[in-house]
Amino acid sequence: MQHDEAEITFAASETAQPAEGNGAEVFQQAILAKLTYNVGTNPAHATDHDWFTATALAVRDRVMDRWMVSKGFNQAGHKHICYFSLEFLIGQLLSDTLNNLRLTDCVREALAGLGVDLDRIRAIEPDAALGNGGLGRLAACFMESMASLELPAYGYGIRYEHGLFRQGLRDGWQQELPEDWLVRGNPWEFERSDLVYQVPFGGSIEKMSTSGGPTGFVWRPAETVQAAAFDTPVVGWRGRHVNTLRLWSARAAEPLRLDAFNSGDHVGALADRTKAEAISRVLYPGDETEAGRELRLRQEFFFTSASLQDLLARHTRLHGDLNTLPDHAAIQMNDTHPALAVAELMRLLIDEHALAWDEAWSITTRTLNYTNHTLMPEALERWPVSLMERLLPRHLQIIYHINWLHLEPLIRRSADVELIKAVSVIDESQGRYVRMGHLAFIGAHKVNGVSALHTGLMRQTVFRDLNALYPDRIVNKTNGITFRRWLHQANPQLTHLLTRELGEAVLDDPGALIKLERLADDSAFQDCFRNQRHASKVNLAKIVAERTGVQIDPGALFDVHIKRIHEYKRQILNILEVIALYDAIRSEPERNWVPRVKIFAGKAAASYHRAKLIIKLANDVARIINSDPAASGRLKVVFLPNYNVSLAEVIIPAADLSEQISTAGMEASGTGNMKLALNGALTIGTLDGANIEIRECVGADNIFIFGMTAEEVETYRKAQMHRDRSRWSPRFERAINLMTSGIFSPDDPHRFDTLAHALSSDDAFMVAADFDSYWATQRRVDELWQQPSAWSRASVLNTSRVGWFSSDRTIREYADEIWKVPV
Ligand code: CRA
Repeated sequence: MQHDEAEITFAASETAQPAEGNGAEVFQQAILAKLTYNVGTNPAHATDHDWFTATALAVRDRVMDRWMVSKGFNQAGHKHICYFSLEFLIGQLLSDTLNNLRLTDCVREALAGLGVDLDRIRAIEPDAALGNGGLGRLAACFMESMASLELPAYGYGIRYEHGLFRQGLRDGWQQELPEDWLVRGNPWEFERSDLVYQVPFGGSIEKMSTSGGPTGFVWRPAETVQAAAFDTPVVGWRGRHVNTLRLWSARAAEPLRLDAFNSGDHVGALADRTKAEAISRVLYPGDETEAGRELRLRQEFFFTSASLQDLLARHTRLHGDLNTLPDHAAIQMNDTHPALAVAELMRLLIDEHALAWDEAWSITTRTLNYTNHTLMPEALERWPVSLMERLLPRHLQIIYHINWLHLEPLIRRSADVELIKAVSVIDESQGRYVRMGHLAFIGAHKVNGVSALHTGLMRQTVFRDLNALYPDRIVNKTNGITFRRWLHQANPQLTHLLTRELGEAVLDDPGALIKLERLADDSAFQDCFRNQRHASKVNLAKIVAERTGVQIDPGALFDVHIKRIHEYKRQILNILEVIALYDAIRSEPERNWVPRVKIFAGKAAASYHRAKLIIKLANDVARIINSDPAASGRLKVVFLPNYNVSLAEVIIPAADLSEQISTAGMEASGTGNMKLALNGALTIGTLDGANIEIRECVGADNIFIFGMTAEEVETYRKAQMHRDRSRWSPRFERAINLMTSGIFSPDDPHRFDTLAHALSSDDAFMVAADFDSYWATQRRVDELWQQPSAWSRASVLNTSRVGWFSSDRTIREYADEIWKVPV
């Protein structure tokens, strides 16, 4: 979408140019002014953090004019997107902003003139870790793409005071340490002190009118929490458009009970405040684990209600008639966390704005859309009816009515009871629960999965019956990643090579990467390709040495497994292969082994004991192997602590092999797989999630696929073969025996017995079944590595053929098929 010319106040070049220009000298003055007038110090006394703040503020100024223009555009009647997400894993913003404004070199020079190193100060910025993993990072990539495509959009979420915990390692065990990204201030955000909404909780409902039906009720809440807005600009590519990420912070309506305080109850006087503020205190640390606690439900309702109130206020101000809401706004619910939007939008329309039920339902179902990100039963949100009744009584009432209208036609035509049970929003099989996926589905215009396989499985499994009732509702939108972040900024070496060979156009059009194909066999180009990769590997080796004390050889194959630690992601399959390889090396040390470094990184949910034990296993195995001379020069194992966005940006350009080895059918999409392939890593993976589409793009010869398909997994499970220990191969058996022999845990030889027990009693994630195929495929990896030219060819082809995974493509598809907005 293009701005009208009249709206553009500074269109002198492609990039945002403030009146005073962007030269290094001008920047130097701007930074010095910020240092003095905003930070309150001078160059002689400034710390690195002071320099970071001054630089961020100076850069932020360069965004402001364009932000104002974009806001005008967004509010000029164009349909806009509201992306509702409990998570936005945006990471550091300085590099992002500099890159998108094309100001990196200029600011580097400006700072150098002041004796300050840009790289040092940008490392100071804390990661905004407002998310757990893929879902949160996807929201961040989407926000960047929407700004880059000049699509008017607001991101709506929570301004958590503490993001995802910092992971420390003590003796190889994960330690969760509080994360405090806001403690030294946040130069990017703007507090909108005049923008506050009241979010009610609890209490009772009263019937006001005598008419029947769901309208005419008044909710008398027991408690009201205030939602205060904080805005962060989201700068699109070349600074052409700037959207807003609006995060809500929770406050008590009454911050202090002065009477209680004066009578000496200093703690009690603050109790309401503490309770209210708890809502935006910490990011819920679950990642596909059951999230069944009241605070989480309060968080979900809090941000959903505030965001909807904000949207309705804006719409009423700009357009008046709420019936036109679907023409001017599309809401995307990122997973079911904002699914209460279905009931809350209905409540606001009928209770607060006095619309009739049918009118309100039509508006709601034409405005809302829902993205599903997982089929794992434990991650499908369900809330106990009793909890909902206590916390959100009016919503429960509305949900019952929605459900009644949804089921009534089925009852009327005497549909099968099992079908009615299956599609009901209320699950009554064991206790009574509200199924949030069903609620989101029924209230949405479109429902999407995040890869072709995942969407297919949605239609066949969790939403099978709903899909039959609403056959056109489910669509697929395969995930994507923003190349600005995951190529241009994370990998300047490769980007430099690409622009040298393909011209600057490659920065604007990921499709242009395909032109690299013609160089895949060119040995001079392969040398350049290898050289830039080597530089990234040297950089990673330095970080590994600093953070773990382990020296790794940049000439070795860097085999990388980076993501949340979860049984379905099967880090244990990888570790058992490491153990088997170590065993093979020890029994045949003289063989020509391919030098490998196994690199692991990822956090486990704090309450997920088995995942934490897997981290300990990786660390114990690493300690023994790294200190064994027999493995020296052949195998090293590293567990890098505190995996986050900025660490990913360092690891990904340096990876040779990308581990995407989930049990087929369980990883909805994955996005790390896309980032790694784009940066030239070859994938070893199962036919799961987006791996399937990556294979289609890069070609079966340039990816290592192994293991059972999703269908085979199903068959295997139905036949109970995963419980059959007699199917174990001798190599697998030996790896398990070594794991439990105590050689990796001499201080506690039985430490890993529970892991072995889980695999032998109910190998739910099919580790044993896929092990041999994985082992054999790893040996094919070794073979290819021994042919550097063939490896580089495949690596170049990966980079050149994954342009389709740009989140710009994904967003265009959402815009076209779901939101119905022009791009
Ligand atoms: N954990 C999926 O498991 C997917 C992302 C983003 C996940 C990933 O395969 O790439 O979402 N699901 O679509 C999820 O969070 C609640 O479900 C993830 O990040």
